[in-house]
Amino acid sequence: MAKAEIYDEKSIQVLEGLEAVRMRPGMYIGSTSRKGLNHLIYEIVDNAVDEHLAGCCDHIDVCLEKDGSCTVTDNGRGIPVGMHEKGVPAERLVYTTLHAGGKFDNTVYKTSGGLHGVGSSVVNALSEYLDVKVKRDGAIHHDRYVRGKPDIELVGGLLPIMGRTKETGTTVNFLPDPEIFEVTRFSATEVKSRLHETAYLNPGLTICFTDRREDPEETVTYHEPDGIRGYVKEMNKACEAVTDVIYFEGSDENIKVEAALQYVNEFHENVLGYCNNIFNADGGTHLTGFKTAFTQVMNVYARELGILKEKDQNFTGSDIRNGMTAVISVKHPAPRFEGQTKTKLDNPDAARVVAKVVSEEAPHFFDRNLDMLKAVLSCAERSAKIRKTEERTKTNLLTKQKYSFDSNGKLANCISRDAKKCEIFIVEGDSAGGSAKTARDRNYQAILPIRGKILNVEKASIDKVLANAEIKTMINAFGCGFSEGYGNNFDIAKLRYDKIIIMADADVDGAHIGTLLLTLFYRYMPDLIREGHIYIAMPPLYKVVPSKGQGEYLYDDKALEKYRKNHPDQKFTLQRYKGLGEMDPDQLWETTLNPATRMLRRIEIGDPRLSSDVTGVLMGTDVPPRREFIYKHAREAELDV
Ligand code: 0R9
Repeated sequence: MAKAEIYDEKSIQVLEGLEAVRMRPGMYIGSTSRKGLNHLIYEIVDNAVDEHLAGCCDHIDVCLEKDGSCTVTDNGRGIPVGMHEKGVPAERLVYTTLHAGGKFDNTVYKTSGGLHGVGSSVVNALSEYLDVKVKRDGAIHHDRYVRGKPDIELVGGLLPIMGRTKETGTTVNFLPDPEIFEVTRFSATEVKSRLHETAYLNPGLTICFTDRREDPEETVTYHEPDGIRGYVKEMNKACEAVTDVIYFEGSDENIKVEAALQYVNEFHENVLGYCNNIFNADGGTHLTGFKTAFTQVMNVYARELGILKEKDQNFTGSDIRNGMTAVISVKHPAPRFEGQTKTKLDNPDAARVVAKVVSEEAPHFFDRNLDMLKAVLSCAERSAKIRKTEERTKTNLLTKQKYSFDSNGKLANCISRDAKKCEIFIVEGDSAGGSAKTARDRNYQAILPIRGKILNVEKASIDKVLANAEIKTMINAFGCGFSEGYGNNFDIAKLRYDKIIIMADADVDGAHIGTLLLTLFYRYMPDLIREGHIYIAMPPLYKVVPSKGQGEYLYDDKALEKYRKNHPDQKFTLQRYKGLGEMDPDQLWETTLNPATRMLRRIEIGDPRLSSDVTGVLMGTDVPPRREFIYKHAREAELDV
């Protein structure tokens, strides 16, 4: 039968809706990259989870098939297949209409965070084919679509029956359309991670994942009866726990609230918010409600126990949450999300109800668990102490900065105040510093000698960092302050030098000093790196002076080898520089300071993921990887003329 006969006039309108999804897929699933592709699976799984939330399904299978398709099966009631008032089976309406959630079904809490119940039809529109089998009313009902259009003829207005069964449930098998997606291979790692998260958020559910693309095929079962308590425990598994996992639950105004939290011996907080099983990356009202109420409850306890005296100010929210890992999960009948990305919960009633549950349940718990109460409050006390020290150190530093430009008198500044022309050399060692002071062009070159290895800022608290004489001098000299967790006092517009040049020996110790300086800049003045103001001077290793002709500087052993090859018959004297300290002022000028002849490398860190790895490399105890890092990530050597 010709396809046209499958549609009636009403369904034409419907298909135009799905055509819109195919025209602008990004609007419905975010992107057509791997992320969008995996999202198709989540949309179908979320429908099965809705059936679980309705209390009718406890098992979901997700299978990545050999042919690139995905099959999701649930053991719920089965999608209704009876004739809808619109004249088609309800199932067909679900897969072909961009309907609003709640119109056809009566589940209370919809999981669909962004798609508002249109998930099934969007997946259908973006699939080369989608096949549905519904076990219900003693039969297996079958439907199939090709690029969103029905591909099976109805029998007396109903779905054809392909067999008999006593079971109930829904199976959906779909193949993403390569005309739509840039990539069509699902990422097993990402899918598994999302399924595990779903299992934590739904403790009564078992999710079975199979990857048939692998040989042998991979099967994992996710069942997390401890729910979000287990989730918090899992996140903290590599940390030293300070409390057990603490759990509250309650409900009001038709909103269900669950909170699980645990303190670990770490200096940061990690509080995650979920609404109807959807992660809210930007938090929202549920987290605001939790934070406000928890801070208030803890401050009341701190006063009752005399930890805070009358004259003391309350602990701040971050004092109290320092070291906390928490998951706050709400189930809301009509969630609203803020902004373009829909990743922030917006319902004011969620804040109210979460705050109410926490204000009632937290005292209930802590009244009976004084040890844990004391542990939480001692974390808060410790955090408040550190915060106050940091605030004091910062004020001291900022006030000092006004009076003293060079706190220990080492900086030999330049005459010019035109930052665009000025350079500052951070020079390792007093002797090289002395030579550099003589050799420089004092109009625009400043020299700051530093003694040996500066403090490793990765391993020191901020008060130690800011009390360090060398670091203080550098911050003062650069003139733009520093940025750090609690606030940003850094202003690149105030930078006094266009180029900050690290000048250290070309040996392992020099590389280590360079690394320590880069760590300082990366952690406390990252904009200096981002905006390309940090350089490493590349002093030569050798000078060859032929019996006739001009001398030449060579920067490494390879260059020397090449020189020897290219001048086989030449007699020359070879001078090897052990360190900057061995060069006389003229040599230092020519090799390292003179913009016409020197070699500089600019430091660039482009990939933010690389940047976080950087710290690991820089913090490590091994010198070679650090040295390698500096030279690998410095831009290709360029003659700075
Ligand atoms: C494998 C993925 N599973 C699903 O997509 C799925 C949807 C679905 C469902 C219902 C039951 N199971 C499901 N699995 C359902 C049944 C009933 C009422 N509401 C929902 C019922 O039996 O009364 N539905 C989701 C939407 C719809 N059904 C509806 F719109 F067709 F009603």
